[in-house]
This record gives sequence, structure tokens and C-alpha cells, in this order.
Amino acid sequence: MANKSLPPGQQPRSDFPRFGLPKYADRIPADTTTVDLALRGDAVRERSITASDLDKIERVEQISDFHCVTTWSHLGVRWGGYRFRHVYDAFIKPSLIQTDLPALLVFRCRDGYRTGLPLEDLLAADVLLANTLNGSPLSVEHGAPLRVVAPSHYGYKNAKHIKGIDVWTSTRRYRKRGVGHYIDHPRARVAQEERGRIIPGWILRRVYRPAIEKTVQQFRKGMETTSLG
Ligand SMILES: Nc1nc2c(c(=O)[nH]1)N[C@H]1C(S)=C(S)[C@@H](COP(=O)(O)O)O[C@H]1N2
Ligand SMILES: [Mo]
Repeated sequence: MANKSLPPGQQPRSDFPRFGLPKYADRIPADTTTVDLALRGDAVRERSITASDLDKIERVEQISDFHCVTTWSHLGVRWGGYRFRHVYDAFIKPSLIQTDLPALLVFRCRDGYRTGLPLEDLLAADVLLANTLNGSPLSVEHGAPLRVVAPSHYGYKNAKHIKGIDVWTSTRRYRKRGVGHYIDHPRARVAQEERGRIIPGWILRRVYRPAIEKTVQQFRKGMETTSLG
């Protein structure tokens, strides 16, 4: 019955809406053009990664499917930017304090959002820091100036408007507060249906699905009513 090309519990959606936790719907960053990623955390010496740093590494394009945890999937998105593992090798690895590999990287965003993934997951070949979408510069809706693209992970790991990366030696250095902790699975792999930390994925499907349209409206309204600083 289910569409074979889609991961468990996902349904195709023809448009690609601006989306996220309702809390962030009208938080549009004042600056959506300057690329300046602050590297922090106990595993690294502090530095920043700027647009001119990124210019030194190979640009790539990739077509991948986008899977939101609430069950909608938008198929065949063409992203352009940099492979995360190239960014890691060029700018993060040389800044490590110890020879041990960091365990966890947390992306901090200009709207206050943050989310982390194990380094191991971020070094997969299909993880990008993207600044173009379908051949055009990344729009504010989709995370300008730079966002994470991690197609094997739910949308909530695909951080938009990134302003910094915290590099930690241990996963214990990071914990979301309140309900966020339970929503944010440490890996959130789509194939394994890791939608949330405790409640099984097949139950969360039914919880999230009815909220999709309202959330799309909230995020649309957020774009219309929030003036860019
Ligand atoms: N900075 C930031 N990144 C974010 C979010 C957010 O609210 N703020 N929402 C996440 C969620 S839940 C999803 S599904 C995707 C949506 O990406 P889109 O708006 O490009 O569709 O962004 C993710 N990254
Ligand atoms: Mo999402």
C-alpha cells in the first residue's frame, strides 16, 4: 500500500513549505546574508568560518528528498553548497584541541533554534551546508544564508540560518530543556523512524500529522508579518 520509495510513515507533498516548531514561525533573523559561523565547545579552539573560507572548498550539487518528522516529504530537492565533511576536514579538524574525535556537534541558529547530531552522522557523504536551492540563492524561508542538509535525518536536524557550531567531546554536554528534549531524538534517522526520543515513531506519526496544515499557515503568516531587520 505504502509508496515504496518513501521511508516508513511518510507521505509525499508537492510543495516545499517553510516549516518548523510553531515557536519559531515569526522569528526571522535580522541578518540573512552574512556567513560567519562561530566554532565553540570544549573540543575546539574558537574560530570562525566565513564565506571566504567556504569559497576555498569544492562546491557540490545534490538532489535529495526532504522528510519532516510530521510525515510530509518533499521529493527531489536540488541543493548546492559544500559537503559537511569537507568543511570539517578544512576548518574544524585543524582546530581540535585533542586528537580524540569530537562526539557531538550542535548547530546554533539565528532564530534561536538549535539541534545536534553525532559527528559520525554528519560525516556522511550526503550531508551539506547549503546556500542554493533549485539553482537559486537560498531564500529566507528555507534558511538563508546557510543551512544544514541531512537527507537521512528528519527535517528538524536540517538547521536553517546557522550562525555557529558547538563541538563537544561528549554527548552529555548538550541537552534541550523541557519538551524539546523528548522531541529531539539524538539521531533522528528517517529509515529507522527515530521521530522522537521516547514515544515510538508510529505513534508520533498520528500525533504530528493533524498539525501539519496549521503549522504551514503559521509559518506563512510569520513571513508576511515579520519585517526583516
Ligand atoms: N533555524 C531553524 N532551523 C530549522 C527549523 C526552525 O524552526 N529554525 N525547523 C526545522 C524543521 S522541524 C523542519 S521540518 C525544517 C523545515 O525546513 P524548510 O522551512 O526549509 O521547509 O527546518 C528545520 N530547521
Ligand atoms: Mo519538521
